[in-house]
Amino acid sequence: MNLRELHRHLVVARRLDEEAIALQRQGVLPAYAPMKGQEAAQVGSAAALDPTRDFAFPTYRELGAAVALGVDLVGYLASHLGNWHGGLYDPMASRFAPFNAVVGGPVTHAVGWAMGARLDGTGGVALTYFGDGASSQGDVHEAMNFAGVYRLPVIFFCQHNGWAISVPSERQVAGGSVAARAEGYGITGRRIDGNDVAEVYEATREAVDRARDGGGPTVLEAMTYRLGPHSTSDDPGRYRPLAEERQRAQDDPLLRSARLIGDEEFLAEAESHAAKVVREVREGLLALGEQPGEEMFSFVYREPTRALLEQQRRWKESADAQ
Ligand SMILES: Cc1ncc(C[n+]2csc(CCOP(=O)(O)OP(=O)(O)O)c2C)c(N)n1
Ligand SMILES: [Mg+2]
Repeated sequence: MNLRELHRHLVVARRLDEEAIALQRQGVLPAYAPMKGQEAAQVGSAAALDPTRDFAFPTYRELGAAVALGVDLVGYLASHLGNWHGGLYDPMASRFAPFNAVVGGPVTHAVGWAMGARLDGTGGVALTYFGDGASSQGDVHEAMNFAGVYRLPVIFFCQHNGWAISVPSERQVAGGSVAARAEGYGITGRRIDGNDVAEVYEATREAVDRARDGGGPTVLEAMTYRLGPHSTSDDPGRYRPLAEERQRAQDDPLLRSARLIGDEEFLAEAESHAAKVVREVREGLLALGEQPGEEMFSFVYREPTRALLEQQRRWKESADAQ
């Protein structure tokens, strides 16, 4: 993918992120976790995957990765509607797992998937997203060690965005570097400029190729900054100075790629393309309507347990009584 294609994705991600905040303020989405500032890290890494055989494992903040992988964006944003479906896109077809709000959760899933890919020999590579805060979870260490021992085709993609809600990264990451930990697990680790979409894309491509060729896992630590709040319920003014946000906003990944491209006509076209996508996604989301309550029980187990059937019976009784 060239810089222009990547830039188009960056703009869609930025404008849709802004729209999602507006939708939350308008009461359509109960909550949303913005990713302003992290577009290059997400778009560059997801665009480096092969959507016919690789698989991405997102956290709750990966709209930019969904855009770059071509995930159905109405279905993706439906994840934030707070209904029991956890999103309405098809994870298998999209190669994008259901988003995961358990900090560090997607990391172990990706390693398990990579083990499966190794066993079935399809050549697929897993890429898991996680944050600087998640890097201090025990699960993440276990996952990296396991992947190192078995030399699994997995990329540990850390978005080091400076914060875990209100806790700065120096309070979470002893030693200051997530990439440096890779050495201890016998795997490749690299710190990259997470606001440079081309650098992220190239570094991820390299890691994907290595994993596919049997060269094992890679830790990529993309240095970036969360320009907005942790979520729509957060007020960063309570724990970090506005001056810091303003200063970091000067290194906006969209401004960087726009400057490099320098073609006003193309940049304006990218904006109008994004505006059209945003309009369509908004309309699609508003048209979804209520999902059938009965489905709350449909996707829990392949064969429902007795306890679940009992809950379903009681739910139906109270729903019918209303
Ligand atoms: C296991 C677990 N512990 C705590 C939380 C609460 N929590 C949600 S997001 C978050 C911070 C995560 O920070 P980081 O990994 O840096 O990701 P970021 O939000 O910056 O993208 C915490 C502690 C959770 N969701 N899951
Ligand atoms: Mg963080």
